[in-house]
Formats: sequence, C-alpha cells, structure tokens
Amino acid sequence: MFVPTEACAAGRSFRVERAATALVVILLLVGCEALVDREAPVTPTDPDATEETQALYASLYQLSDEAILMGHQDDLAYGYEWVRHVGRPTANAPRSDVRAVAGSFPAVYGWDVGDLGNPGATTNLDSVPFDRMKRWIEDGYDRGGVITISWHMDNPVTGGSSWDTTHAVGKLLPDSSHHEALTDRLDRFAAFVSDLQGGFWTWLGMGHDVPIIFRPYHEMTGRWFWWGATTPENYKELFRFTVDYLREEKDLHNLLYAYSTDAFESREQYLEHYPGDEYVDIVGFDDYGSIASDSTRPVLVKRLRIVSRVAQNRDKVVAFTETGVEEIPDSTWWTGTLLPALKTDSLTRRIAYVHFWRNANHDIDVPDHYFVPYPGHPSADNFAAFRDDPLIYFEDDLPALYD
Ligand code: BMA
Repeated sequence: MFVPTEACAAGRSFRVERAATALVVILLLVGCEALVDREAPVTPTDPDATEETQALYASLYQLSDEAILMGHQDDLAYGYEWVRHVGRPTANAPRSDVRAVAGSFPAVYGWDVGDLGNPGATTNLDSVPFDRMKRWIEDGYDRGGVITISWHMDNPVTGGSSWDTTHAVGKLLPDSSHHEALTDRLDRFAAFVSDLQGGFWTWLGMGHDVPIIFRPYHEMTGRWFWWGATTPENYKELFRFTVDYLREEKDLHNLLYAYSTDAFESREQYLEHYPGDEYVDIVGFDDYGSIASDSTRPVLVKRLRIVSRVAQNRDKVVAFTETGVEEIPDSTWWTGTLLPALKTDSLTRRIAYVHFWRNANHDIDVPDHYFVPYPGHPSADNFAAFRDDPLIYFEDDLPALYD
C-alpha cells in the first residue's frame, strides 16, 4: 500500500504547480494563436483576387471595427432636382445630392446593371446609360470610394422584368433549356466589368481592374423577383454557377460577392439561401420596413445582430446592403432613429457600410422616390449632423482602401 511521506507530498505539489503553470502557458499560447488568427488579414473567397480587391476586402474588414461607411445608389447620375444621365453628356464637375447636403460624396457608390443582358440595351432600367455609368464608376473609384453593383436582371426565360416571377431558375441551370440565356447575360456583364479601369496609369491604357462588390440575385427572401420564386436549392445553384462562371470561365478576379437577403425573422431563415462560404465575401441584407421608426428598432437591431454574428463566425465582412425611408418624413431621423440603431452594441457597429437607395428625379422619374435629403429638405441639417458623427464615414473620411 502507498503511504505518502512529506517529501513525496511536497514533490507532488511541485509537480501539480508545474502542471498548472504548463496549462496556463498552453492556454496562453492557444489564446495568442486565436488572437493572431483573428488579426491575420482576411482574404476574399477568390484565391486569385487582384491585389486591389484583396486590399479592399481587408480594409473593409478592418475599418468595420471603427466606422460605418455611407453609401448611395446612382449618386453621380441624378438627384432629386437634377439629371446627368439623360440628354447630352455635360462636361460639368460631378454632382451629388449627398455632397450638396453633407459636403462630401458618399463612401460607397451603388449602381444597377438591370437590362444589361438585353440585346441592344444601352441604358439600365432607370435610363442610366451604361457607357456613362462606367465612367462614373471609375470616377468614384479614383476618388477612393467603394463600388457596389446590383442587377435587376430581366427574366431570361420570358423576357419580362425581374419582377416577372414566371418559373425560370430551374431552366437556367447547366444542362437546362435556357442555360444559354443566362450565360449570354453573364458574358455581357463580364464585358462591362472588364471595361472598368482605374489607377494612376489608366490614361496610358495601363490601369487595373476596378474592384467591385457584386450583389447578384438580391432580396431573394422577398420572393418578388424571379430568382426568389424558386427553391432555396435552385437559388444556391444559380448563385454558385454565376460565381464559378465569372471566376473560372470569364477570368474575373476583381469581384467580391455579396449575399443580400430581404427582411428575415431568424438566423435559419437568413441562411436558407446561403450558397456557401466559398461563394460569399460579404453577408448583408436589405430592409426598408424596420428602419422607418423607433417603434420597430428592436426588429432592425435583431436583424443587424443576426447578420453580424453570421459574419463573425465566418470571418466575413457584414453590410447593410440596401435601405432608407422614402421621403424621410422625420426631420431628425438620421441621428434620432438610424444612428442609435447602428450604435446599439459591438455587433451592430460592426456593419461595414449602410447603403441608401436612389434619389429619383422628381420631374422625369418616380415622384417622391428619394432616400437621402437634397438641399432644402427638412432633414438636411440632421443628415449633416449624421455625417459629422465619428462612426459614420463619407468619402472624405476614408483612408486609402486599395493599398
Ligand atoms: C426599385 C425602384 C425602381 C427602380 C429599381 C431599380 O427599388 O427604385 O424605381 O427601377 O429599384 O433601380
């Protein structure tokens, strides 16, 4: 039978101490490794992404610790009281409702290439000519901004609009009846994107591809677009095929892919159409309903948190990909409702950018369809105050994102 002597007991306690120290050291090392991992630069899903695209992704990821970038759709093409997209091109300096009210361009420029796939189409569905859109994209990029592109693609099977929910997705997948109608459109998109050149040497024909956040097949949970009116499995296949085709067949390496649902109620619903970590760089969502007033703030905050956690668990960038309140009826909405929601906690603050929808010209486009103030709008002063908040970055707050 073993009877411990004093020396033996002392020896054992020494061993226990050493083991405990070793355990602490191991835990510290594991902790440090986790820390190192978290601080390692995040990389886009495309292993061949261009240097500028990789830099943009890492910048968005890092910046989201301290800032939320402000974005606006069609910002340089038209505003509530002016247009540059219809009629003869003018040589005037760029115009922007955002800059007119807040003193700076937005940090993120959104564009939509709807109709691009239609043979012979020269403008998108809001009459923005593609050739001028390209120049505005390049201008925004050259000023240091971020470019995101969505696509209200017509239904390739029927030729109807994107709101024509006649069954299409199953017919567009590989080996299906209308597959070529899809690849034709993607070919045209690839040609458009390849034309976007930026950087110092562009004037010598030696520019580089402009990095783009591409947000295809958005708001699929809303089911009002043909790509949403299908099974989640079909949707995922369409998304994956599109990414693979643009990456592998068309050799495009300047795209970051955004997964962008409409409103959702749970993490499960949010992820129902998620095509997989290898296909998505930015997780986001569109939401116009819950952002409108203080009474629905808890719903918005819940959604922001869910998406932010999804991004955190996958080491991805998170964004509020489309939003706004039409006509902004509450003159203090920017700092009174929106800002408190964004500042709720570290999860909601982690949003890399919040993107507002377009300011349709009130004479020639949809009346009273605008989402940021124009000069003289009752919320203009409050928008300027929102812009002054240290958390919110407009273009002139941006560090170099592409170095
Ligand atoms: C919708 C509306 C439409 C527009 C479409 C594509 O939300 O703004 O007027 O045609 O987006 O930009």
